Amino acid sequence: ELDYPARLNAGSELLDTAIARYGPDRPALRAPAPNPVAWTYGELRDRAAAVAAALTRELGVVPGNRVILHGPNTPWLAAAWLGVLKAGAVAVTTTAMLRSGELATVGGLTRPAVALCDHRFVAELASAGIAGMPIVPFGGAGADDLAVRAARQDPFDDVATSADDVALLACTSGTTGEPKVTMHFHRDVLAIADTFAHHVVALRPDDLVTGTPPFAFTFGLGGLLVFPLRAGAAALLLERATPQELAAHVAENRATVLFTAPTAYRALAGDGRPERLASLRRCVSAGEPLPASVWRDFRAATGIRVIDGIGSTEMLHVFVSAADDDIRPGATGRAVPGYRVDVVDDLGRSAPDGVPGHLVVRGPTGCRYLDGRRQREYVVHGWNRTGDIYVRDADGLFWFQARSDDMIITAGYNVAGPEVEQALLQHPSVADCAVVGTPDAERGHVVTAHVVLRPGETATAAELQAFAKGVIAPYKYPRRIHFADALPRNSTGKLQRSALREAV
Ligand code: 3SK
Repeated sequence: ELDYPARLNAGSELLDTAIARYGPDRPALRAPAPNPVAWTYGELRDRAAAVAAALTRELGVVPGNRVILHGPNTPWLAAAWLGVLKAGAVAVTTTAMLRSGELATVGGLTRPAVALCDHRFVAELASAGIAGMPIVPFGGAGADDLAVRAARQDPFDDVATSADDVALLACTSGTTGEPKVTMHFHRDVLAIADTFAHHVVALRPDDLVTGTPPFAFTFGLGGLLVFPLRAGAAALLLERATPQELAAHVAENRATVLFTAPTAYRALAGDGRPERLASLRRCVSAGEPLPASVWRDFRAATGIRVIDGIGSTEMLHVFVSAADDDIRPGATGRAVPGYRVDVVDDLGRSAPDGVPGHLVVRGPTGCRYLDGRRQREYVVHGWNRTGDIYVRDADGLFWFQARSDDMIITAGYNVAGPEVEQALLQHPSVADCAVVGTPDAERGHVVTAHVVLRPGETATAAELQAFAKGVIAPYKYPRRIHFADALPRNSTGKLQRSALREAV
């Protein structure tokens, strides 16, 4: 049971608790060359408080105003995020990958008062033309830089927000590309750390956490900022990193905890240099299901059992997961302590173990869309409908089957696209694949695979079809196969099956 005081400011709490326990000189954030940074908790708290002061005194921000934060993961982005919370304002973090049209959409939906923007991305944000929104650069050397404004501030008393004041808006495009905005309270920020990070990841104060998801994706915000600060640990923030660069950063800094996506674990499992990951004690995967084959390959290469999890922007972070001996490769895990999770039929009745149904969840965090219509569709009797089809086994473990709209009904059979993908991924020539249903006069839909081959490898459609029939029930095999150079993924790396369905 989580019990937070009625007055709670997550920006203050995350820093003050660690400082009270470990002192202000404890390392908090690092960034590698070419812009190396090493800030202690005390330095981070002072910068965040000065950002809050500048927002309030120079930029006219009042509690409840929305502030867009734009840029890759850097210590200054972290200080800006914490400063927005300390000022009682609402952080709207956007990834550096967004282009002006997408930023304009976020601006239209969230109506920000101000933007704090990495100086290298100001031109893109400015060209979004968001009305009435001054843009303050950070991380540069200009006279108007946030650091200059921060340096001239007198001490600031953090705003005494209520635990259920909104702290952040998180945007999700899901896999459809249509943006949705969810609201999260100050207490939610602490709750994700006090549930998943505490009980499953079990972060320790001596950890150095690193990884790739941007703060704009709440997987990254939690894993790379909130969780380490709540544990009194340190984070190495990377602006962007290929799997090879990620491994080099882990090795060079002796990072102990890694947050990244299944595609990176797949690449790292096969790169032939596992010794670079020897300092890691915990690896966490989310964003999309981790195929059992990738879990096994990574374990064989490194000895590490990856912690898979399902979360959502709507729930803020992970609510089903497992660690250590509780892991079954291919299963997502069980309900994270503090959350209740069920599998229900179309009428909302609990499905028996072993029977696929809709995954629903309720817990200390939960969906609050800005748009009330969506809210009524997504939250039914307090249960959040995730849009995923799952099976719960007799041990209480949840096994992903498909997104509700990734179930392919072909000639009367139900086929889960991801199951066919996992089968094809076991073929040595297959680097990546996505399986969708495409309309067919005879069968209603047919199972269609989009396959990316490994560089230098060849495989025919007939060969892959025969292979699939040897791994899964033959009626599930992909009747159509398209070869591609790459698959469409959204800015957080999630496969966009909808784009493939439309393309064919
Ligand atoms: O997509 C997910 O699985 C996820 C995980 C953690 C936090 C947020 C999200 C969207």
